[in-house]
Amino acid sequence: MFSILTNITPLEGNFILMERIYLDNNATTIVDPAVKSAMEPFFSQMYGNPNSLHDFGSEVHPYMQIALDRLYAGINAGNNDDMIFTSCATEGNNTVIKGVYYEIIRNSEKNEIITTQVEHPCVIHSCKFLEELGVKVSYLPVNSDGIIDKDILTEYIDPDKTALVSIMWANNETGLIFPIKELGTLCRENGILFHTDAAQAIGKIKVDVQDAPVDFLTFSAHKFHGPKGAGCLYIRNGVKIPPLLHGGEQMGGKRAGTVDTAGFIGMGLAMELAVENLDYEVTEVRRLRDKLEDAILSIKDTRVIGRREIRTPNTILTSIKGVEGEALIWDLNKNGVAASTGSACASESLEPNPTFVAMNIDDELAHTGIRLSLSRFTTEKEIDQAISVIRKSVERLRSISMSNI
Ligand code: 7TS
Repeated sequence: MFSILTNITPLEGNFILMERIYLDNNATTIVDPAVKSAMEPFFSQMYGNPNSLHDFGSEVHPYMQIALDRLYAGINAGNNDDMIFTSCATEGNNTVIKGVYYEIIRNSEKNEIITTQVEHPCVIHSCKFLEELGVKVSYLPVNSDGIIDKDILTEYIDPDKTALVSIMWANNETGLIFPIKELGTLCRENGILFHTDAAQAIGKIKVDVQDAPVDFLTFSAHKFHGPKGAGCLYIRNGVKIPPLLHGGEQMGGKRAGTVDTAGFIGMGLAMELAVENLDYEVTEVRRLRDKLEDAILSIKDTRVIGRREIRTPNTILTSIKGVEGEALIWDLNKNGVAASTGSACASESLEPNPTFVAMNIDDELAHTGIRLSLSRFTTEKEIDQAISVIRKSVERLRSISMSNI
């Protein structure tokens, strides 16, 4: 098994001969070379278990502390708040939703959860699981802007019944940014716990938990040029939920299992770099995104979902008349451009994008969504090349569909 794996190198695939353009950064991102270098010593030199009592264990502690400090600073967490290492945003989201069930819903009159129709499947499916245990869950529709506003949430919350509101900070398909400060404040005023999935917000917009009153916040390092398999769950001081993983006393007993030290240290640096590069993200990445978006909109019968001003600077969800999303992804891929139909987690299905359904967009463009997502590593040359490839692909696919009529 080992030899098979080590024998496969990307160089053996013929795809490597073509210059590829990666526009699927909402699925995952390239690891920043500085992050990769910072992680390396923890595989071969300082590989001790941080919970061991000998030097191999203890020599890792200062590096983990630096990473932790960077994570606290990155979201402006308070000193007494908790920051728990997880393997990914999926784990963090499961921990919050199931944790609130065990801590509150099972033991009180509060037995309702409110979330949205456009959350990531890890939130939706965790909620569906709790529905089977008798929890009432409301999946809120989005408004005509594609987001949840305070008015919609006000209609649904009930201070006596609602245990948790879980609403993403930014949507993975559209990039639409939800008004987390207002929504969190509303929950706080009504004594309701508020969770936000910030997987698509970190590194793209400012995330500040002192400014926006959230009780739980989750993210994954690989969405902001950190490693895969590393994530974080922020818990405000004083809020209590049980761990999802029981076992040893790692993370103060809040998440058992030996910590992936390299991943944790890499995530800390990735966070610091993400914050440092925020200005670049909202100016240069946005400029390139807008250039690409303008070019797509200059093609006849195309649409982009959501107003630019309320989207993360890197994301475009477009639908193109006469071109199915899957066919376009396939054609673009063949020509060196990586895009997606939406969430890679749902890419096996040919269902319309959840946002189209939630926004009630049901016209002839509805099934043709493709998502293009940039990063700070995307270059102008790549965008120019992508524009040319997209134009040709759309033309080709439209001519095929016309000739089939
Ligand atoms: N939450 C949001 C908002 C996400 O976009 C994703 C991944 C997750 C949670 C899960 O992250 P993980 O690291 O636990 O897997 N979203 C996508 C996507 O849009 N395309 O591929 C993965």
